[in-house]
Amino acid sequence: MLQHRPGKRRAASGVRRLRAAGRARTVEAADRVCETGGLAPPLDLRDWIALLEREGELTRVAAEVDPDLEITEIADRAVKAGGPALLFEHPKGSRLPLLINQFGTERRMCLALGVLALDEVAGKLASLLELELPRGARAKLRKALELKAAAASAEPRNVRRGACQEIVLTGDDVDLGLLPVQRCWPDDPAPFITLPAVITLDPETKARNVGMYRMQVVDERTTFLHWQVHKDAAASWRGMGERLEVAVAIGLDPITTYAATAPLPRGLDELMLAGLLRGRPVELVAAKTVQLDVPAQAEIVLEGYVERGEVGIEGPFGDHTGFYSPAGPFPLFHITAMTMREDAIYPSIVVGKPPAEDAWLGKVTERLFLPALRSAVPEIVDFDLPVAGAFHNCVIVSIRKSFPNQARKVANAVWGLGMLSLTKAVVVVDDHVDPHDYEDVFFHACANIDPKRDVWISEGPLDQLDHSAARECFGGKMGIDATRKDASEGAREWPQEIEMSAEVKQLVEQRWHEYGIAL
Ligand SMILES: Cc1cc2nc3c(=O)[nH]c(=O)nc-3n(C[C@H](O)[C@H](O)[C@H](O)COP(=O)(O)O)c2cc1C
Ligand SMILES: [Mn+2]
Repeated sequence: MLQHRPGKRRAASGVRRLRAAGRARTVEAADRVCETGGLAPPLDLRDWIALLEREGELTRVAAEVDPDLEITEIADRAVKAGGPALLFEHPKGSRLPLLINQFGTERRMCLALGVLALDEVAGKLASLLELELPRGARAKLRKALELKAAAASAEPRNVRRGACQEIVLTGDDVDLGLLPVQRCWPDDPAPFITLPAVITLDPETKARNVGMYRMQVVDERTTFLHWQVHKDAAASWRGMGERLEVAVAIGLDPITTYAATAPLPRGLDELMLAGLLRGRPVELVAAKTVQLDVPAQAEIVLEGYVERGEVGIEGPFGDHTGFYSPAGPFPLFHITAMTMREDAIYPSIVVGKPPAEDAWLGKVTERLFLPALRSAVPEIVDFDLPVAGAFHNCVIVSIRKSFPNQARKVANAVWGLGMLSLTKAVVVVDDHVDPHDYEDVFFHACANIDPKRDVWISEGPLDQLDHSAARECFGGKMGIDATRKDASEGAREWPQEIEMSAEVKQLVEQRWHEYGIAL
């Protein structure tokens, strides 16, 4: 289970076990070990399931289980207990097995990414995300060439044939009823495809976008596409001509699945991010009925289109906020082809009251985007998106403070950056506070604030799923300056925080065995 404990984090026992496993494997399967020392990331869903099984991270469930609510209750128990990924071999009403809880623990997330700790994941991209170019023409050129080479090796690659098209169903043969799509929560009106990678091209720039947007099943050949107003595909939708072609890949390697959830700036292809993180490009094949390329190794692909101006009422849906998001207008997706691998496997995820399985996907984003955040706002040392805050309700930021009222500058910057701009509350602490240590954050946020002076209200765009604001997508925001303050910020003389002296700490350390105290 996702737990933040006082004191230093990042030493979860799962990660330590992974470290040991990684070392053991260096000897017996050297070719699978990537530069980070972890295992090389799997390249398709089957490879991933096999890895999970080898690592003791998968339980097969042979009993017939109903995708209508029953799987949610089982998966939710497994997620909250830190339990294994589950492969339901006989979902009621379908011949396809259903995989769930593949991302439910930090250890599995590390296995998926081929890292020993989530902190390492940013290192894979660090050189690319260093926005500042080096000085000097030669160094600049070298950097530019490095970037070009890295980007080229990560660019998706077209291949002639793909396993995702072993079975091709078109026209009236398309039948979503073949898939064990879950109805997740009691007030959901229909089953929802919950782990899709939705592929579109921007009508103007032709840049590819891959985003995870849930899909409510309407009938055998129609779903909704729930791209929220701030998302990239929604922008393409607003700018579309008569038709916008859409392809949906379901059942990918875990990194490509993650990439569909990553808040990349509009215009950047999430498949390129996947290529960079995998260390291997994603392979694509041409779709059968639309002018789009689709991941060749996908288990299932849905091809089709959205028509200009056509919306229906989607939802409600038991959402990752822990509440049902209300029914609202979203486009209909008309499916022209459904292609599959032989013996395809259908992956799913349940979101709901946090912590749910999506927690670790969010934590990967937090770690991956830290360098970009730091280069945009250099005084930021670290940040934490609390899972319980559903990722947009609250952000904790630690800063190296060098001038008065800097916390306000930082909060305003956060409210202006990408998807972080939708954050409701920003808590700013000094750099000696670990933003992941909620006890320490709470201590400083309570002790260091004069609410009249250090808490302020702003306003701006909010996440479309926020139900608390009077208006959809707009409302109040709160800044909390929990840093140490001086007279110029209206504070009296600031006291010292209590700390034991280094000498005494060392003395006690050395003599500890003499005291006979077991702690
Ligand atoms: C399991 C899961 C389900 C999601 N469902 C939706 C959704 O229905 N609608 C939406 O707009 N974003 C949803 N998201 C968040 C988006 O995937 C995320 O914002 C992503 O960055 C969107 O891609 P884009 O930046 O290319 O638009 C979901 C994320 C996860 C992990
Ligand atoms: Mn995008």
